[in-house]
Amino acid sequence: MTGTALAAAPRPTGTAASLGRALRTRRPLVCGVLNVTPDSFSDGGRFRSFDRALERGLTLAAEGADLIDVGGESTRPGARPPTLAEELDRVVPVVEALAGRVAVPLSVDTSRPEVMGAAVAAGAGMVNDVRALQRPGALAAAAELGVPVCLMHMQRSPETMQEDPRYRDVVGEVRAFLAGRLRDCLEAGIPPEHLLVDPGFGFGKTLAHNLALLRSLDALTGLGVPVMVGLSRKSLLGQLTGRGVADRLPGSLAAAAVAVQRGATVLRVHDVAATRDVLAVLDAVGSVT
Ligand code: 7PJ
Repeated sequence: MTGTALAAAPRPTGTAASLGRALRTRRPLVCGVLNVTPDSFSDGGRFRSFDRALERGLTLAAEGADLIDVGGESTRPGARPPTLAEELDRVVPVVEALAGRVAVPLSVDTSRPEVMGAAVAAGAGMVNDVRALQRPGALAAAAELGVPVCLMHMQRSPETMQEDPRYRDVVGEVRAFLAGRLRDCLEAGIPPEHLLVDPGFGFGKTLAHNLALLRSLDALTGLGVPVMVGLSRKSLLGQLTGRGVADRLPGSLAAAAVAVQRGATVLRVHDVAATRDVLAVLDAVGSVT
């Protein structure tokens, strides 16, 4: 579809306001991962092209995603960061095309204020930042855009984060970092109902750190805002099961179930339909907190 045809397409209902309402229902939400990167570790660049990304986004919506997170920067350990132009080229056309076709709210997974602005202008209703708005200009941009924001914890940067990560008290340090970022966001004028936090599983953490955070997720729910978690297909599951990325669905579903029972509100996953089945079962037996 051309840019002109897209501009004429009706705007869907997937706005920041509808996302805000969904977050307040307390029902866990499923956020589908849409990587538009040539080197993302689990999709292996399969959805690099615009057409493939669009098709994948439509599939995530059809599987029942409550939110679709579109990202153009691979944060795989050691990955080369894209230039600003590369990131914009990957993300913005996909957001624009999906916003014209699905009613599911879209989130943009970026740390760059320019990409946040362009993606929201193209129809994204949320910002998901693995650097928790610490890049210059990111906090002001997010506040100005007026959309919900997910603040994630990462120790160091993707290039170096898995080189011997160390904490004295991983749960306490992650909690204190997120509490500090929440304070800064509130001071910048972002309303509390627009804020989410995420412990950042796999981002500068050993297996022991990741497990401690999952066990103690309630320390983060105590911050008073929804908690998002991304455990889907991650290497911690490979460490626990001995499975490669393509065979980590059972581990991912078990991790999702544990996270929901410990208070997670948004599950960022690759396998939306399977995760929804897990939630249906947990909900039926009253195990959704
Ligand atoms: C996460 C993310 C996560 C949030 C990625 C992958 C790696 N954003 N972006 N939380 N992970 N909020 O998809 O496995 O865990 S990229």
